[in-house]
Amino acid sequence: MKKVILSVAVIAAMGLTSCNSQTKKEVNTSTTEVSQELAMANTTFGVRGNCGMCKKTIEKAANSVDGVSNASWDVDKKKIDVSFDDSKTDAMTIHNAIAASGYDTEMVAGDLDAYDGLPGCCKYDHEMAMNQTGDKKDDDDSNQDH
Ligand SMILES: [Cu+2]
Repeated sequence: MKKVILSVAVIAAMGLTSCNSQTKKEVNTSTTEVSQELAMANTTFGVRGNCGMCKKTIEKAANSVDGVSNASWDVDKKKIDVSFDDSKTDAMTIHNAIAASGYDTEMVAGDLDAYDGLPGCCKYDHEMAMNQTGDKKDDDDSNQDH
C-alpha cells in the first residue's frame, strides 16, 4: 500500500516538474537601434590592393578623412565599405584620400609617388579587377553571354 502512494507521489512530482520545465520565459530581445544614422551615409567602391598591409594603409587613408566613422577594405573583393557623415564629407573626398595614399579607386588613380613608396608586397597590379565577388574562382565566366 505504501508503494502505491509513493509511486503516485512520484508521478505527481514528475508531472509538476515537466509542467514547470515547459514554462520557459520568453526573452524579449528587442534591439535598441540607435537612430544615429540620420546624417550617416555609406559608400562602397573598388580599391586595388594586395594584402593586409594594403588594408591598413587604405583604411587609414579613408579614416583620416574628417567625418568618416568606419572604413573596411576587403582584400578578396578589392573594395571598401565606408560609413561617413555626409554633412562633413563626401565620397569623392574619400576617393581622393585613398588615391593620395597610393591606391587606385574606381574613380581616382592612385598617386604614383605614394605607390612607389609602398612596400614591395603592396605594389599591386594596376590592371587588377576591382569589385570582385570574393569567390575563390580563377576565372569568372558568370558575366559571359551564352
Ligand atoms: Cu599590401
